Amino acid sequence: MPTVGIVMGSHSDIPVMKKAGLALDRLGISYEARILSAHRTPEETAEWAREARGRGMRVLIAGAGGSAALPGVVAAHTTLPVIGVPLKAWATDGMDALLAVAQMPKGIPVASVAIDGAENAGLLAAAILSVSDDEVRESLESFRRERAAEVAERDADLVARGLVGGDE
Ligand code: RP5
Repeated sequence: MPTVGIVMGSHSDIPVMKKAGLALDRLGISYEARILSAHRTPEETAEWAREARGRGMRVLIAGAGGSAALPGVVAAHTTLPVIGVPLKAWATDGMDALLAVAQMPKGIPVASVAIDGAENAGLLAAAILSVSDDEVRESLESFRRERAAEVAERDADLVARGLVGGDE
């Protein structure tokens, strides 16, 4: 049974939204991914959101571009936490989606990550799950340690080679 639900408004969102799946894969968290649109398939979207908790999901991630109604619509049909991913679509470099996600009216909250910030959506979903799941907490801690080790390695390389004259 999937623990996280990832939904996006269009197949054109897959290249960015797959980063949420990659982050969850890396942490050993199961998920299902769907294409459901707030305006093109409103009934299916509502049904999926309504059934998510009963199907075992604990956090939902919803990505959409344009006026980005999807995260708010999903949140309207569930009391699970919803993380919105504003996506760059055809105009405004994603600012339209960012405002639609972040400026939800009171009563139905949606957490927002950065524009195209699908990887962070996966990590935030993991952090939410880690509150009650020690295995996820340990996976997240190990992921953070790996990131810190990478920075330390690059720092050591920079110190050794100097700022000018290295490969990068
Ligand atoms: C939104 O409109 C989707 O989430 C997508 O980001 C954007 C463009 O969709 P397509 O026209 O590529 O299907 O509904």
